[in-house]
Amino acid sequence: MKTFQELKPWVEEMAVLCQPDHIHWCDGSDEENEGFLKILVKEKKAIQLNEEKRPGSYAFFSDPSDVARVENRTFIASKKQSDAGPTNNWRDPDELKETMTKLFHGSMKGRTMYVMPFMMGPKGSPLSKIGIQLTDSLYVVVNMRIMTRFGEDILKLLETKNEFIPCLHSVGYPLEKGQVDLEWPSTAIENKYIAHFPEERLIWSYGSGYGGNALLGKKCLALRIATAIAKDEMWMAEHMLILKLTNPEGRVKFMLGAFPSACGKTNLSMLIPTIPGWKVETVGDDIAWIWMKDNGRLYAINPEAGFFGVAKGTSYQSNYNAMKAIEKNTIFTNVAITDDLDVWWEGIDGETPEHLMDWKKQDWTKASTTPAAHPNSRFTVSTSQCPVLADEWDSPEGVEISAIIVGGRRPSTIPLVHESLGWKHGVFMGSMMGSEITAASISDQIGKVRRDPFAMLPFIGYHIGDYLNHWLDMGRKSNYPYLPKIFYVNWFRKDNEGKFLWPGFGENSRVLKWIFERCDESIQAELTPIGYIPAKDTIDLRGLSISSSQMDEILKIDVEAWIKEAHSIREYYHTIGYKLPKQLVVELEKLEQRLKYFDANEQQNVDF
Ligand code: GTP
Ligand code: SPV
Ligand code: MN
Repeated sequence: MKTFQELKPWVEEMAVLCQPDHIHWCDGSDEENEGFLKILVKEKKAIQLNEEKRPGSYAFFSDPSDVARVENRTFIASKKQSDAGPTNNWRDPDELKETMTKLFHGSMKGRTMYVMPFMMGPKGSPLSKIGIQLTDSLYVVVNMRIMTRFGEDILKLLETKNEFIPCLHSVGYPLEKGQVDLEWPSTAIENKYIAHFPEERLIWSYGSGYGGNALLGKKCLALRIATAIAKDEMWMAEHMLILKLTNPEGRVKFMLGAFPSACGKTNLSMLIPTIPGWKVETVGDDIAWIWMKDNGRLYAINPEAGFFGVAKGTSYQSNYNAMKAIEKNTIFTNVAITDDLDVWWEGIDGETPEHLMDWKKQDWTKASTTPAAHPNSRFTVSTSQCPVLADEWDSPEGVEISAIIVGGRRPSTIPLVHESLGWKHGVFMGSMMGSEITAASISDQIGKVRRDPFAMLPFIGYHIGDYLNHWLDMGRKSNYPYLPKIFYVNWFRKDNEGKFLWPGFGENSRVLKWIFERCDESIQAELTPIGYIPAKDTIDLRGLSISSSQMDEILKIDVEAWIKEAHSIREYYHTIGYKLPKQLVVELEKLEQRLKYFDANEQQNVDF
């Protein structure tokens, strides 16, 4: 954290280190942005899309080695290794600074250093945080302008707030005199460093221009650094969507949803219910900052001002509202381009075109064997373009939360929905979350199930055991009856042939309805070893053709599989070590006990 007075000296010091040719203080105006986009097109770093089909929109194509977050090059540099814990890459802060200082030395030669004042969170919110990011990438500038509250106004706010988080970023590709630039400058993977200094509240990122590695307000500030601040100040920074659900009588509940990257947050946050009379509106699609008011209730804000959403698979069919949002003024990264300069990706509506330019800027035809769009292709668009943005989305105090939903991609074991027995059991459910690894990070393990507590594995800025304990602490601090109920959903359970059992997307509204009604305790549930599951016929299936045997399969508690699951959770807990809260081990033991008294055939507790 630095003060307003420290801003200019810090920028000057970083400029001496990085040696840019120019320094530009971003004001955030439309004219400035248009000028930047012109430069980007002129330098062949961006393509302007068809003004009639996709007004105000641009496409970028990254280097094939720089397409997603790099978890193995992401570091937590706390003084003590035990403060980073077993799931983070730890570095000694002094050593890491020394290594990175050498890399930053002269790294902006031949380029401009852009100074970006930005704020995470609504104006006037007690939680909002100002950041100043320095970058040598104009791609980063035009994206940050959409993703955050950005520009001159924020600099003014800083004068009174007098506190900012310094963020230094370079793509690590200096230009000597006369050297031709690359269309997407970046460095080799082993030279990338996404570094966090949680004690100092400082972020240094080197060598990547893509997404969460480079748009430092997002995962770096609003999650990794924010989690460290939140632990100290008794609030929470979570990888969660925030949605507003209205029932046919006009009653409203706000819900949070934690799903790992590319597991359906954007989709759920803007879904169109298939059940009549219900309405979903969006507050946020990726990150929630949650605080507890004196009344013991939880309130959440969305710290972001834009969506950086997965393009692949998005269609008017699967996510109508996202498609409406990206009809104009949108930045696309690593999508394919049609011959008439519009965007295309696998899963978009309509016929597959005969010819495309793929994300590697190569000719692509239906005979091609590689995907036209990268699986982690993304769109960047302002929240203001979301047709179902909730009125409350910008509220400084946030929205009161009734339910917390967790979930992930689990081909087996986890039923469509189950409800926790209380806060501690809910924290247990979050702690054991598992999901198949997706293309949102660079990995050779895509598709493998890994434990990803509260979808936060790559985003906790400190020890995972302390993080889980913080969840329990929040519960202790609240007046228990006011805490939101915690639910675990799984849209991704598969049948024997590997097909999804549940249709997902808009049909997930049926599960949201069940959750809404459980919050009111106006609907029955069945007590099972793993928690409450929907009692027979309590999930509204009107208008959906799904057989009752298929429903049984989706909701089935596979006792054998759960015994294995418990075993694997125990093994996982061992890897967390001595900081794992004991209460969670107790929850695991209770689960194992309860499983012994469940009749798998009858799908009910043994009746004595
Ligand atoms: P990040 O932005 O990486 O944090 O991802 P996200 O959690 O917002 O995921 P998103 O909503 O973009 O969904 C990613 C992919 O998951 C989509 O392209 C869909 O293919 C798929 N998906 C989302 N919802 C569902 C669902 O209900 N069922 C199924 N089968 N797939 C879904
Ligand atoms: C994620 O991976 O969870 C994202 C995309 O939301 S990124 O901003 O690249 O982290
Ligand atoms: Mn995300």
